[in-house]
Amino acid sequence: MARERALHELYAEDPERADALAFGRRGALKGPALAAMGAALGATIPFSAKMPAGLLPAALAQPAGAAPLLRMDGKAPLLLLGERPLVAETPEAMLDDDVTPVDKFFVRNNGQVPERFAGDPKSWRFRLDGEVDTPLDLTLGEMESRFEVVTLRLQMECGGNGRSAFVPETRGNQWGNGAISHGEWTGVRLRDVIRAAGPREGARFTAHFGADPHLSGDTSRQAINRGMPVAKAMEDTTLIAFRLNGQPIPQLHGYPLRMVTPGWPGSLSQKWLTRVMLRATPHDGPGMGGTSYRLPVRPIVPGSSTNGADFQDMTSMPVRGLLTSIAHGTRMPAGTRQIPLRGQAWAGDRTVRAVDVSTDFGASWTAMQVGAPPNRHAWQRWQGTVALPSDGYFEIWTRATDSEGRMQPHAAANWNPQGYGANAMARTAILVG
Ligand SMILES: Nc1nc2c(c(=O)[nH]1)N[C@H]1C(S)=C(S)[C@@H](COP(=O)(O)O)O[C@H]1N2
Ligand SMILES: [Mo]
Repeated sequence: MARERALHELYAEDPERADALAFGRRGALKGPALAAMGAALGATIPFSAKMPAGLLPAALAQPAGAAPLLRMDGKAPLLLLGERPLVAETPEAMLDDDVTPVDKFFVRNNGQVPERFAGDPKSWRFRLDGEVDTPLDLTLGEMESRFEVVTLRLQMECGGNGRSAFVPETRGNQWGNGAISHGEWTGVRLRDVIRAAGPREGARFTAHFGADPHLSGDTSRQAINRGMPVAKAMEDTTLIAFRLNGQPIPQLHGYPLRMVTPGWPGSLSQKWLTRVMLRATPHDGPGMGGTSYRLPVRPIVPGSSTNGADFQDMTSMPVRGLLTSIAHGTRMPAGTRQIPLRGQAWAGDRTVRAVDVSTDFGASWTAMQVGAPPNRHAWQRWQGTVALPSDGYFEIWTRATDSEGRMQPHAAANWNPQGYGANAMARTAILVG
């Protein structure tokens, strides 16, 4: 269909079709089909009566260990999503540490990984210009001695995290829920650098530039170069960072200098940072405008084509909680009835108010304990215990609710052509016995 249509229009005309488009096919699995599914899983499904019709068990929908693994010095065996550009996802059960070790950091490149800067890292040059009274040309060393150095735990999440849950499938890397990291970052506040340059009245937006070559090798093109409202740049958790977990930043993650813009799409955390420009109007580099990092203001029919004319730029990422202490596809000894659970939760610019867990396909929920974040934009640790009635196939569904009461939906919502902002609740399949 050529015209972009609002989902509510389709619901008015043909609610069943709208529902199928929004949530996938349903109504298929009953009786014999359910028994066949149990056979495919190799187990009974104790809560099958509570299973929504048409639901594909997570064990079949996302087979554990299906993706090829990244084999690289200094990196854990992450799930390899692409080699050119290099993209790799962290399995949820590898996100159990409070601070993500660098080898477990997910990798997202849009262009080539540049040659490692061979000089003294302190001589790396950074420029701040545009709508300022005094453009600054600083070395990393000068920046470090001139401005206050801070260390913070900050979540960084790709705008497309969770994308593979969209129906129909969208363009882009088919991330599960693991395009997220939580590092301990050391650097200076972008705000302090901007203030030192004397921002002009008209300075409303930023533009970020990095040293990575375009995938094609064409030196006149940028791999990615995005920007955001100055208000986000002025937040005291938006950093220009030069250390990660107490060490120089690994080459893959932006050595020797990168932005960290926590809570907003990871694409705003420019790696191999060379320049920030202030502008009076929204930046127009690659990764800006159209349907890039933009969401429909009014929900559109999943699968419809659109040029993104009435889309708006993504700001805060949505709420998400992960179970990290038990891997998807774990087999437990027969007779296991109590399972201690632990995980992480975050909510972009907001905080997490609650995490609830269900083992009966959402019929009932158990509240978990949620810790406070050590600083703004940090992860929140959650933990608790669930009880199981018998052996068999179970799914642990994890859903978080943010400080404004927004809860993770059952299915990826607000479909958009490039698949951003999917935060469907997490499902971990386990087999007891
Ligand atoms: N220079 C540069 N910065 C970049 C990118 C890139 O391709 N080039 N990718 C962005 C995207 S889309 C994300 S999600 C994060 C990923 O950071 P990581 O690879 O360190 O996990 O970096 C961002 N910064
Ligand atoms: Mo990203």
